Amino acid sequence: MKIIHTSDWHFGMRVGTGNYQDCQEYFLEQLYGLIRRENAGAVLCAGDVYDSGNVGADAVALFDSAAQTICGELGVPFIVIAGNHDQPDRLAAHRELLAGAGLHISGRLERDIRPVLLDGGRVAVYPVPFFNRYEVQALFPERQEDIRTLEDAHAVVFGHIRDTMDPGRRNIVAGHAYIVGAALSESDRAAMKGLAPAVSRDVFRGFDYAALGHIHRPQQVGPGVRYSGCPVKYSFSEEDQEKGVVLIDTEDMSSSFVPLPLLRDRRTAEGTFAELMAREDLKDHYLRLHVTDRYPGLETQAELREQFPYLLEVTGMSAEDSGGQTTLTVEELETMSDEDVLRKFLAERFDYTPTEGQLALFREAMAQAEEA
Ligand SMILES: [Mn+2]
Repeated sequence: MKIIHTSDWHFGMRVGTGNYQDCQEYFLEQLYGLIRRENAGAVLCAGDVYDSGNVGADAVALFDSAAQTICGELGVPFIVIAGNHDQPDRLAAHRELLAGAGLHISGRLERDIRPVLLDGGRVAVYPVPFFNRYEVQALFPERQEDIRTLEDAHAVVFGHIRDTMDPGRRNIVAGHAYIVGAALSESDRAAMKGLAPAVSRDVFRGFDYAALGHIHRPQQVGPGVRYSGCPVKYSFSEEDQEKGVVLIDTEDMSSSFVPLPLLRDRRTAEGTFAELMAREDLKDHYLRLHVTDRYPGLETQAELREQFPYLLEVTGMSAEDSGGQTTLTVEELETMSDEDVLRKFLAERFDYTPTEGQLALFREAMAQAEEA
């Protein structure tokens, strides 16, 4: 049987003033195609379905459509665990009812984790949601003394599964953790901030496969211990990465990364203003541009944005041509007030600071323009 391992969808994540909805829809189409092509028997999402516990209705609708297509139309069991970005109780709402329809959602850690049995009971998947060590201490009070670190907590949780599982089955665990030695990307926010201490891959010994989420770069951290990575490039540090899913074959427990095409890539490009404006190949991608012959003032940014709708960052020559750099992100530009824009324009173009009287006139003119 083939099982598809994916993770870190981060539905609802914002980028600039928009979101990644079109990229995520495109990924789902690729995923459905792969399920059909490989005749996959299950899909496993190892956490961070959503970017936060409080995403917009469009993100919820997107997950709803994924569950409906995978379980409803394709008839394939879909196993989902909560990651650190998910709100566990919201994600797992109606779980008992949904399990009957093939959607197995695990929100909060439980002491005895019931496996999802597949392929007539030959394969068992243990869904282990993201957890901290205090939850494990509460669930295993008799072992409180042994649980001093996150590593200990993982050893207890996965050890308890190992002690109770049937070794005659293919035993797969799904988890959401930062494993020692895994290579990070900028979009691994929790891990970068030091909020996620690492645990060793030894905690997964004895299992046939550990399907992990949390780290956004796809990688194998040990035999049968893998991160599928996130399906969309959520940061510039992922520019050189392939995105996709992992395909597991339960016959021999081999696994391989399957790259999937992206709707939008991430690109960093450099050149003169004229050279950059002529780059048709950059139009559909998230961009970081460096203009070599101009200060990236408001006018330059506006012209570049018109040409490149997914432009995220611009750098260029310093105002004094001193070799330094100035960065103004599109997001910053969008959050500036009209008055800030005027001040910045006057400062950049004419090295001039407007007087209070001039600003009052400007406000009056803007108010009149708005009324008109
Ligand atoms: Mn994540």
